[in-house]
Order: sequence, then C-alpha cells, then structure tokens
Amino acid sequence: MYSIRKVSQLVGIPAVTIRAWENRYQLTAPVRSTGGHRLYRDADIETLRWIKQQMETFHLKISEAVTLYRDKQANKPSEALLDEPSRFNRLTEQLYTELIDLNTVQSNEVIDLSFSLFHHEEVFHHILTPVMRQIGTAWENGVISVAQEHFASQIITQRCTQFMRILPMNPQLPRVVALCPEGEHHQMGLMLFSLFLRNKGHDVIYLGPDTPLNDITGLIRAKNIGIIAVSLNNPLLAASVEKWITDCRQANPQLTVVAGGAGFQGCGASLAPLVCPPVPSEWDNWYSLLLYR
Ligand code: B12
Repeated sequence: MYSIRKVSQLVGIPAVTIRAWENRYQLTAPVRSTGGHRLYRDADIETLRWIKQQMETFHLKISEAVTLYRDKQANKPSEALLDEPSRFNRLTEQLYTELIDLNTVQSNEVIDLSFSLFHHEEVFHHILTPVMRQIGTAWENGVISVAQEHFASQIITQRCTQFMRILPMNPQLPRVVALCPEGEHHQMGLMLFSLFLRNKGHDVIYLGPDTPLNDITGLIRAKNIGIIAVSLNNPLLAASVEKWITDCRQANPQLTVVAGGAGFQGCGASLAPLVCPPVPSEWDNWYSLLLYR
C-alpha cells in the first residue's frame, strides 16, 4: 500500500490532482489507514499511469481520458475521440522519438500503451512496422546512427518475440522454422509472418536474420520441421537461396516452403508458387489454400 505522497512521486501527478480526480471521477478507491490517511494499491497506480499517458500521448482532457478508461474496462470499442489512423500515427511518432533518444523505459511504455489500446495484430502492422520503416529510412539517409537503429530493432524484435512466447500452441500443427538467409538482415517481414503462424497455433522456431543455410538441413529432421519460412529482401541472394530451397525440398518431400519478401520478386518458375503475397491481409487466404490443400 502506498501513501498519496508516494503515489504522486511514482506517477508524476500532484497529490492535489489525484484527490480532485478521485472526487470527480472515482478513478481510484484508496482505503483509509487507522489515522484516516489514504492508502493506494498497485492497481490504482496502474490506472493513474494509464490515464496520464493517454492525456500526454493524445493531448486529451482528463474527462476524455476517463471515458477511454471506462470503455477499456467495459471491453467496449471507444467512441472515437481521435480517429484510429491519427491514434496510430501519434503512437508511431512518439515511439520513434523515444527509440532514437535511446529511452528503454519510455519506448516500452509507448508499446505497452499501444497494446492496451489495440489488438496485437494492429499494433504490429500499424505501429511497430511503420516505426521500423521510419527507422530504416532515417538510418539509410544518415539521419540516425547505427547505434540508434540497433537499439530500435532490438526493442521491437524483443517485444514481438515476447508475443511468440505467450500465444497458445497447437501441437497438431506442423512445426515451423523461420529464417533470413546469411547476408540478409531485414527481419521485420519474417517476424510478422512468424507471428501470423504463431497466432494460428504453430510452434515457430525463429532463427531470425543472417542464418547460414547449411545449418538448417540437419535441423529439419532433428526437430521434425513441417514448414520453412524464408524471408529475402536482397535479390542478389535469390539464386543461391532458390537452389538451396530446391535441394531441400528434394531431400524432404514432405516439407512446405514459404518464401516471402521483395528479394523473391523475380525468382524462377520453380519457386514462384511458393512465394507468399506481400500484403498481410492476403495471408489468411493463402494459408488455407497452400498449407491445407
Ligand atoms: C528497416 C530497414 C533496414 C534495417 C533493418 C533492421 C531489421 N532488424 O530488420 C537496417 C537499417 C539494418 C537496414 C539495412 C540495410 N538495408 Co534496409 N531497409 C529498411 C526499410 C526502411 C524497412 C524494411 C522493413 O523493416 N520493412 C517492414 C517489413 C514488415 O516489410 P517488408 O520487409 O517489406 O516485408 C513485407 C513483405 O515483403 C512480406 N514478407 C517479408 N518477408 C517475408 C517472409 C515470408 C515467409 C512471408 C510470407 C512474407 C514476407 O511481409 C511484409 C508484410 O508487410 C526498407 C525500405 C522500406 N521502406 O521498406 C529498406 C530496404 C529494405 N533496405 C535496403 C538496403 C539496400 C539495405 C542495405 C544494403 C543498406 C546499405 N546501404 O547498407 C542494408 C542491408 C542489410 C543487410 N545485409 O540485409 C533496400 C533493399 C533493396 C533491395 N531489394 O535490395 C530497401 C528497400 C531500401 C531502399 N529503398 O533501397 N535496412
């Protein structure tokens, strides 16, 4: 239990404001100590933090933030105080600012807020992916350093990986290995597709960027892999990857290979049917057609 002074320090809201919100909106419900002082629980602190973040991120009045809070409590979609694209944009901008300023805590807070407001798929596609695009472009244009890009990539992939861990798994479904071949460092597309498969219940062994293909051959048998997801951006690597995929399928006829990313765009006829559409909204359709035909 925390005193009002401690709560004020922890959340950065003056004690007088906490009391005013309490009287006006019953946001927090402290118990009283024997001396009559207010005592708050962790849940009260969470509530106040959430409200404060809403007000700062979306420039909301307290009454508007309270409305959002009540909608969230009731599991009700919010009456749009701001339309959805503007909310995505605000969160994307804020996350970008925190990431390039190397602020671990604040970056994670913006991501937490995003997950508290939207479905996780919306967060991946409308907030984390645009931020990654912005970061990559800024890096290529020399606006941000390698250190800033690494920090941002690291935080974003870490948060996506956490999701991989918590989504429920269906052991009946084929196990997947997901990788970018050696030399390929762009991993956001692979991560999104891996999350898509995890969401379906597949066990995904996520190997990520820059993976030597030679190492995979043994792993397919040892781990009873049913699906390999390969992501490629660099078309110069396409020929060698295509050869590896062909050899791999010959050696393991039961294996399903899914190829994705701009690097496969001009690939040969043998690989073309394995290339998945780049637009995530088409993945569902493609999934039912190819994997379970
Ligand atoms: C972020 C980024 C980086 C980051 C990557 C960080 C990371 N950890 O992933 C960093 C800064 C490291 C980087 C480095 C480089 N980059 Co870069 N980068 C980008 C950027 C801005 C965004 C890529 C991204 O994350 N997109 C978000 C994901 C979700 O989208 P996506 O990759 O397009 O994937 C979609 C689909 O293709 C599909 N998909 C992808 N993979 C798979 C896999 C499967 C199985 C399936 C089903 C679907 C699927 O799903 C996604 C759905 O939206 C793009 C430009 C852009 N605006 O796209 C350039 C871009 C990809 N980079 C490029 C280049 C050239 C480089 C460098 C060579 C730059 C350099 N001068 O050194 C290096 C190469 C690094 C390497 N060896 O791989 C070029 C690639 C051109 C090409 N095709 O060869 C691009 C297009 C920029 C450009 N305009 O020229 N980059």
